[in-house]
Amino acid sequence: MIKQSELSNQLRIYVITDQHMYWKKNPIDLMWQSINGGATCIQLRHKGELSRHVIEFGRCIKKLCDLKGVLFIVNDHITLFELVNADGFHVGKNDLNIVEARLRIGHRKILGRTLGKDDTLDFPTALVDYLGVGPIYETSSKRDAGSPCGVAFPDYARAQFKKPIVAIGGITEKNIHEISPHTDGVAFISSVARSSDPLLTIQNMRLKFYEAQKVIN
Ligand code: TZP
Ligand code: MG
Repeated sequence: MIKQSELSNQLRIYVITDQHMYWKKNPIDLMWQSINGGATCIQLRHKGELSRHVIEFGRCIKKLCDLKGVLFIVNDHITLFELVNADGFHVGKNDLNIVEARLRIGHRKILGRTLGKDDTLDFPTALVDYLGVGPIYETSSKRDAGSPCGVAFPDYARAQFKKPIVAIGGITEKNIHEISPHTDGVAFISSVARSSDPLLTIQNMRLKFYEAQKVIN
């Protein structure tokens, strides 16, 4: 199993795909730009039926991630996770339960779980490697994301959970400096998917994140 400090480093700049925003662009190019801009983790987030297209996309991201030492996570879809041989699996509170998820993915893979403002750690936390905490700010990328928890909530989550956390929801180049000191990693969909220059956006986000965290890269 991956060490906590190593995992925390791998979760710093966490880019999530969005099936609606991505297919309007060249999704492979968007991933490649993200990776070359300095993403440390990519999550494939796909809702609904699987298609050959999505599986191929997943396998392609896996190859790009392996090439550059980037972590590759699949959200929610256990069959997709297995088909693309991802490094990790991420679940929300209404998805596959933690015990079953851990049983399916095995002890070597990474397991992430979402935690919102009104949620408690009422699941077997020992089986979970990291938490996705949010939404920090308002977001239009996830309809049922719930109300924003603000920048202090991740501190609370980290104090309780004692393992790496990733902040998510409405994080942009303009506000990333506020949340960065409160989290191990930052995740985003639209900041990258809607950017006219995703590589530059990730480079800027990365710089601002490190600056705010006072981490010497
Ligand atoms: N989980 C909580 S908020 C969110 C997810 C998947 C959406 C984040 O998208 P954006 O565009 O970065 O706000
Ligand atoms: Mg879900």
